Amino acid sequence: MTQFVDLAPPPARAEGAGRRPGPRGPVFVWANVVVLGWLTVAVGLLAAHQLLGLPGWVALHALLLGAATNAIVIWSEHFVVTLCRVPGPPPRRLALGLTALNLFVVTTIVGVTIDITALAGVGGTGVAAIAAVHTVHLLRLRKASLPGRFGYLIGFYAAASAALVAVAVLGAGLAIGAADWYARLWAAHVHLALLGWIGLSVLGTLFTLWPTTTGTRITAGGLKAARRALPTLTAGLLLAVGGMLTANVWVTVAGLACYAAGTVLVIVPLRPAGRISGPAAWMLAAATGWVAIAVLLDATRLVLAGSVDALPEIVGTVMPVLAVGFTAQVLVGALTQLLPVVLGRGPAEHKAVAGILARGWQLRTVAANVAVPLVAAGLPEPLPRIGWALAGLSAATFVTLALRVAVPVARRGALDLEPGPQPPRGTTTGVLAGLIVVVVATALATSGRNSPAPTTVSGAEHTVEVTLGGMRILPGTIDVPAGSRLVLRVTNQDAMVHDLRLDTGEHTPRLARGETALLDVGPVSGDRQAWCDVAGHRAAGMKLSIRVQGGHQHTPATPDSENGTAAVPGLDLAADPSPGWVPRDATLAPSTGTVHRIELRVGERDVEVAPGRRERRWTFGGTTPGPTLRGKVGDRFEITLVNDTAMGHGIDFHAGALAPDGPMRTLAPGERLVYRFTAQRAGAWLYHCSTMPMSQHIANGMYGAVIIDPPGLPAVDREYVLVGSQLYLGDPGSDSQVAKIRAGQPDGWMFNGTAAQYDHAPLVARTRERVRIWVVNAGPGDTTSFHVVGAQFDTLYKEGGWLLRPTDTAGGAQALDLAPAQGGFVELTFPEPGHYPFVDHDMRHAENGAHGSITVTEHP
Ligand SMILES: [Cu+2]
Repeated sequence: MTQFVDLAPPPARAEGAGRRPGPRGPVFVWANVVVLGWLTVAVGLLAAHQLLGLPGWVALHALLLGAATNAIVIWSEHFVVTLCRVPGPPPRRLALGLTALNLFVVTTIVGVTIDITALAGVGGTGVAAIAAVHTVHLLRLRKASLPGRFGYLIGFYAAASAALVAVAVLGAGLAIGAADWYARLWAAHVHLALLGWIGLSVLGTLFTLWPTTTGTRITAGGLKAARRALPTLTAGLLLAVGGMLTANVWVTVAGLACYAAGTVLVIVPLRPAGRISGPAAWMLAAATGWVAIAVLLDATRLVLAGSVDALPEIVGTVMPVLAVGFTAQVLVGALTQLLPVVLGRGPAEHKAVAGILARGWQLRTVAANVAVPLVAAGLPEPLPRIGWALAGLSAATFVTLALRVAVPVARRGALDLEPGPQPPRGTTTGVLAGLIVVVVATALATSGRNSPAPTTVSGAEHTVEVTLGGMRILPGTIDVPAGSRLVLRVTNQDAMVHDLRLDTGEHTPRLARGETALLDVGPVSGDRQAWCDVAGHRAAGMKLSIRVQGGHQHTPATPDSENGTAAVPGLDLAADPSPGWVPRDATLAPSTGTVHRIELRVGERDVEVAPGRRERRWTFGGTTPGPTLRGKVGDRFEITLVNDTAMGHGIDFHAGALAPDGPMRTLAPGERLVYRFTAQRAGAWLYHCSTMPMSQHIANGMYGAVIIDPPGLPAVDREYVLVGSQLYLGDPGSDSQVAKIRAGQPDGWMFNGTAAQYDHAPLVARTRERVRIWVVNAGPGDTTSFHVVGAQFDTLYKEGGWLLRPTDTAGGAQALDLAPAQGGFVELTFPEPGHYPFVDHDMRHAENGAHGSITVTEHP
């Protein structure tokens, strides 16, 4: 059984006297104009978001949530009404629903962009509510409709709408800032939006839209395949998203494979008998191809990575493929096919409209599809920029053509083909080609700009290019004539997030790599300062001076106290610890097993840094030092690092040897990383945060120890581990604290993260017991000379070698000296009961906190 599909619906209700309404009347035409409007906004934002200082995803949301969502809502209902022969809703309801939807979409986008959580929450909830209502409405239609051949369509659209509800909910989670779930939520959000909401809608529609674009018949086989494809696709999507949310790579891959199988079920029955021809057919075919490629890429790269930790990076590639190759192209292709039916009355007008919409389609289609690999393949600049320009121009050209036809119809109800709407053939093509040349030339010319030196500008108004990266701001100095107006165009070229703040408080948003923002300094009458406001970056050198030439010179008051001293009160080491204080257990447990798996979450918390003194610290696993790991030579370590904070952090394990490039990279907030190493050599090793400036990250608590036992290490009665470090009081990363760190002027010294803690909670031992004390010097800057008062060491192991063993009966040792990042252990027995202080024998350190005590009792 085969038949032609006629997408033109039965004539709608009368909509006024002037014009016999086209399908669905003026509301429907306006709704399509809104879709085109969102496409315009998306292209505009794509071109101008950097200039406006907006993040790139705003343009993406204008495309996906604005253009695609409106198109899906209006056209899915149209198809259901037409093909399933159910009564169409009154136009007023469509108008109301679409108005509400667009208000919520705008609220969401504005709320997230200007960072007002409540606004984003209202918008997201609104979108979710409308999607939920839409789902219920569709399911009720399915019940009400006769069991028709096209009933499967309602199933597709209902499943897609349900996905949109989930997309909005997850999006709200992202906006509120679910720090430790960020990467998982983001991956699920993106996949549900692109493969669920948009993918299911499009794939379902394809069964009917494709035959109309190719002028072929829809077959019984095609309809059967359609009914079979939906369960496969939804099951795949549910599995994939479930796998992402539970961080299970194999479930995710299975889900993606299942979704790919569903896509094949859609494509196979639709394969054209002859040549594909016409704009809509080519665009739909190419778009569907990109879905298949994206899903395969997704799954293959996940398998190769073997971990969902790779998802953020993979999504970074797949998302542009699905946005440019699939969503934008399918939208343009579908509108090319559908708009003539909406805008024209009768075959002659249909043909005229179709002719206009088809102008330059070959070049537009080539540009859009060439753009996909350029934007997604991780190529060096300026290629991605050229790709975005091609995609934007391709879409913009279509929108221009479509609006020229649609707006007159929407406003006057008539097709406006009189006033010279037929430009000489080739004009569009020519304009497009010209624009491409201009964009390519501009991209080439502006790439690789890297002005290194102090910059002098002249004249009345200037925009100066400023780049952030490598803990430097370039140029470091800008000389401007007094009274001139200065605008900084700030680009972050670093993998790390940076911003730029003026001494008067204006600042750019936090910029990720490649992002640009404008910072208006205004008229400059006196010297000004600017710096990166990420904790510690200013002190590490990210500063910019704006010097005025001629005229009145003055420097606004700044909170910079670089050479000032600590504004924080000193330590009282004899004070009582805070109520409920628990000392760090210095006991070192023996190692068990040969594979050591541990999750280390990076956090910020208030820590007792000295008796009664609590300060905010950056922590691995909630403590400073972080947990001590222990193993033997040959053991595997698998550490999952999760950054739960709002700033970048990383980790460096001295106990393993590997190329630092990947594992020691800085994790963005919410990111996670699995760090694997095999312990090849024994020693008392340091681990610490690997994000610049490391002096601050270590000084603020981000360090710990890994003990790898030397082969044949004898058992002893007690083992302790002490990690030495300096104490810098004050807000982490504040100017005063950073100034002290850079000057090497700590407020104190400590073992295991709290000054004088073992004076208040002494270690214990008994006479005749052999005690081994491991010591690691975390720094960030001072040496340690570990000594136990009243005792002598008969064993001294430092940095991988024994310097003294009990068999060396003639000699003994008094101190274990360790430079920053060195470690070792000593062994001793206590001659008689008593209280044996242990110290860093640099007495300045001992007297300011690097001090503790061992209470020795008689062995029974
Ligand atoms: Cu850090």
